[in-house]
Amino acid sequence: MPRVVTVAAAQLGPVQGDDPRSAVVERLLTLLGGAAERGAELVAFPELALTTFFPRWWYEDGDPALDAWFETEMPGPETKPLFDEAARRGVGFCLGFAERTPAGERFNTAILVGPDGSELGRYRKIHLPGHAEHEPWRPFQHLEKRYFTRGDLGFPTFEAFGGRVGMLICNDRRWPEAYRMLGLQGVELICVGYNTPVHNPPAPEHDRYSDFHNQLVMQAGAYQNGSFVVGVAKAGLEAGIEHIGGSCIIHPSGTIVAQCTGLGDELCVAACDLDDCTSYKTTVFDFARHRQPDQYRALTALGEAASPPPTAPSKPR
Ligand code: CDT
Repeated sequence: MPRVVTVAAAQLGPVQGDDPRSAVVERLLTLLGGAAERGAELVAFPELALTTFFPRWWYEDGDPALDAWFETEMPGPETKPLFDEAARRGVGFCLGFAERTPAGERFNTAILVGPDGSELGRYRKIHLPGHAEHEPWRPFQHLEKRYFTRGDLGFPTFEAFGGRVGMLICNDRRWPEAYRMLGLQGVELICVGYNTPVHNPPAPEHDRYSDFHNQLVMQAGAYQNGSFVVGVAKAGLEAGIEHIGGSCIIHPSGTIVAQCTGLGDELCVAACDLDDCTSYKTTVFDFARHRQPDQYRALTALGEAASPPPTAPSKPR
């Protein structure tokens, strides 16, 4: 019996710093409605979907302008229309947002919402990229290490939409361990929202590969764990900085089955038969039979990884 869940990747074009939450939520509602009309049961939105990617800007500790980017309740007054409309249509969604807890902790979070509009669970980003101090040499900052605490919920999965669903957030998707933590729980569908500038100031030589690396890591994560992956961008020119698009839905074979083509608000939709995961999970990636965890101890040992070799001569001799 196939277990088909129709999924939409709801890519957002840029959100500028002065765009009000209400205007962004209107755009999310338009995407949600379009996805529902195309039969979607689950709509995946990007990382930090409600605001511009504010970690590009430096704020002093205690600056109220920083707190203004964070949600203290979910849903709150501005996001409740999204929850209400999703429930009215019977469509679930995954949404990235900046979370500030009652205790004042700040997380880069994604929430999974069921077709009745209720929260099924959340994930708080574990791989926080960038830096914690102001680095004025950069054309723009990447201050996730300053503004967010590392996620404290592990890598949870949820029984939902007829299968087992997990979430990752942006930089997580570059780390095989993140997918594997979900794969070990039998995940069948992983939603990954991202904001990825084309330009990486510490390594500009990577810029030309930014779209390629995006697909590479998500396709590998899907195949190596026998899971669908839904990658969703906030794309385009935000505050003068180019961000990649390339939102797509990836089959457990590692192949892309639907993809956005532009850098604006756009949907791609695919009917995902979760039973397609089985032939990967029971053969080449049957973890119980083929993994060799006693040989992987260094993966979880605390301590430094080997440092890179000193600069090599430009031509091997
Ligand atoms: N948001 C986020 O995590 N962005 C990073 C930026 C690049 S760091 C190489 C990402 O991994 O896409």
